[in-house]
Amino acid sequence: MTKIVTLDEFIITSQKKYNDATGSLTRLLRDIGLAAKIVNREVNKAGLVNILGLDGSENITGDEVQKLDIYANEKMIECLGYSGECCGIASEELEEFIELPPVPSKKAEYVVVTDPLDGSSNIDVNVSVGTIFGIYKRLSDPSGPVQSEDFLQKGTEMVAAGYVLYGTSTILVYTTGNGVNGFTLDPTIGEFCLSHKDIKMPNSGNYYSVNQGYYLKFDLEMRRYIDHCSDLNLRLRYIGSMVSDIHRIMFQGGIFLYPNTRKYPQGKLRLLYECNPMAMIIEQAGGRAVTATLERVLDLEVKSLHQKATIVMGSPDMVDEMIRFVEKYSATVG
Ligand code: AHM
Ligand code: MG
Repeated sequence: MTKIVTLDEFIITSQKKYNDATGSLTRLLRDIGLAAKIVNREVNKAGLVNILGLDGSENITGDEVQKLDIYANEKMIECLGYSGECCGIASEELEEFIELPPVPSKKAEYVVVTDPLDGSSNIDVNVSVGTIFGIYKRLSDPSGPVQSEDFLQKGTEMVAAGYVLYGTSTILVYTTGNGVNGFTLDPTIGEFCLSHKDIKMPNSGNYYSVNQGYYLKFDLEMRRYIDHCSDLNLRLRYIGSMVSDIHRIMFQGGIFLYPNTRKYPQGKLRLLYECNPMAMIIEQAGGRAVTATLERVLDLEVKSLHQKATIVMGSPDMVDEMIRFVEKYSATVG
């Protein structure tokens, strides 16, 4: 019989490999695992209780807020406060970052950035949604309040990133910069169990994932690349939930694109909460993540909490090919 390795066990064992590890990141990741279980419970009964639908407000980026967005945000904040390892949270659902109250005898070293419920327009129709998170070491003096500089760090400075996909099963995928591992929630024991060890994405694949409805609003070079995907008979899959779309290409190979459109000249997805954590995971799995103007996502300067970015990420050979299209066709414009 194969031994079950739970998420808690795995992160504790992984921590022991590093002599200087203090266990604080381990405890923080466990807090996130707990939040994921609570959100999962609520997502799963979403049709049964009065938690579906719009909250009636808009978030800072003007998106309509779903009740479950707020619930997931609250649970994330609550759980991250348990171990006392996290001193501040910036969330897609919060206008400003918040400071967490200190836990006695604890020196909180980390800040967390999160999209607590990504793809929330899918909730009411029973389609997969996700949670995305990134973890940074705080830069400011630990004896003072958390500062914006603690959050406005480049993606390369992240110490860990992950996502949870609430799909046909619930899976938590994370990296601390030494590969990517996936844990499926076993509802019978209420534990995330190691199910996908050392995930490596295929160098290429048959899927492309883009909102083709915006085709005419994309720049010429992006349109030419999308035409090319179609010429190759690649399969178009677009769930409208980034976590789900990326999860597919992590395992089956492919490319995910959210370029600039006329409505979203800087792109729609948020650099801090969505692009950077997913870019770290993709790179750790052997993929590539760049902007539509071909900069490495993780190298982008983060100037504001809700900054947006264009993004193209996925199998390395496919991203390289997209880069060649952009170089070729952008040279012909103007
Ligand atoms: P959200 O965080 O408000 O749910 O928005 C992010 C989502 C992504 O998951 C998805 O890739 C994208 O928005 C879909 O946007 P569009 O409907 O414009 O294609
Ligand atoms: Mg979201």
